[in-house]
Amino acid sequence: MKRLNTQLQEDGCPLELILLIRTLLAACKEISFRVSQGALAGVLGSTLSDNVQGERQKKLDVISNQILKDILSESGYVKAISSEEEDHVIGCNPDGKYLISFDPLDGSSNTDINSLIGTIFSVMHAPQWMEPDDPSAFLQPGTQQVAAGYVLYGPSTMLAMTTGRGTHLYTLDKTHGGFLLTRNNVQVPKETQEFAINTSNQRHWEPCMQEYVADLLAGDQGPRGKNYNMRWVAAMVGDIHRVLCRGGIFAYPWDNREPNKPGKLRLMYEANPMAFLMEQAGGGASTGRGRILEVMPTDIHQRVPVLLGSADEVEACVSYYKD
Ligand code: FDP
Repeated sequence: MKRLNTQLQEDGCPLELILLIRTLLAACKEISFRVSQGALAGVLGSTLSDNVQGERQKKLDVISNQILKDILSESGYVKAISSEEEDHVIGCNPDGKYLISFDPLDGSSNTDINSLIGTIFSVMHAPQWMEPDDPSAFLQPGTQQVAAGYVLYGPSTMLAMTTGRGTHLYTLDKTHGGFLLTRNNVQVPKETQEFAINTSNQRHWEPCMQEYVADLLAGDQGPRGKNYNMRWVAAMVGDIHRVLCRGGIFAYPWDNREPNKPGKLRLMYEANPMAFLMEQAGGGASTGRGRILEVMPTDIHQRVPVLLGSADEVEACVSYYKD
């Protein structure tokens, strides 16, 4: 089986980016170990503080954030870090070539139930003009990502990653600590009969989304002419992994619970990396009103609606926004 290094070299990845990715993955291996220890590590449950998004932080969120921050800021490859768990950008090496954004532990409500969680990351070039603690340098559209992916802490620890030459899946071989290529150039099936959305929010969606999901639920009696099944892991990283592996659509649309929030999921460290992976795997990635990767960010913690998955299904969903 091919090792990660070999695949990255074949994909024409520059040496410094390979070294950055290896550093990032060293941190993820440690997180994977902590996660697998579960209650034994005494790390489950909530801390007493809330993060910048006003959400209660889990101890594992804090621990994962610290592990990533420490190892990446000491590596020398990174000029600045932006994290879901940090209010502000963290300045690192002024000569570092890259900016990295991450959600240290996505799906943190799954930590206490021993269910799927993961680390999501996005890497961009650091502009030379920027001061390391300047957040404006991060405000580049997702099309500027040079690498993106996630590490899924499940029954096995898996890495999904793209550097712009296809999306590849790797599995951590815990006997020697290396990531081995287990699915090369993943292709998301164009069509699907599976969808993932939190239907408890249905009454809050825009009419176009209500209509789209109503048509899916109508099955072969409705305008879509086929029956759909529903799956919801409740951790974006788990839902997107399933969609990458066997197709489907994952949606977290805008809703009017908090009308001034443009969505729930965060652009820089959730939507953009997943959109890059999805497009590189032949899938679609839209906000409903445009390509996710072309959204011009205005804030490092910006939120955005997401429709991700099988190309034909994303297109079908987007067509409801045009009516
Ligand atoms: P979580 O709040 O548990 O961290 O990142 C946000 C996220 O999880 C996604 O992983 C997940 O898809 C979504 O929120 C679930 O949100 P709902 O509880 O609103 O369905």
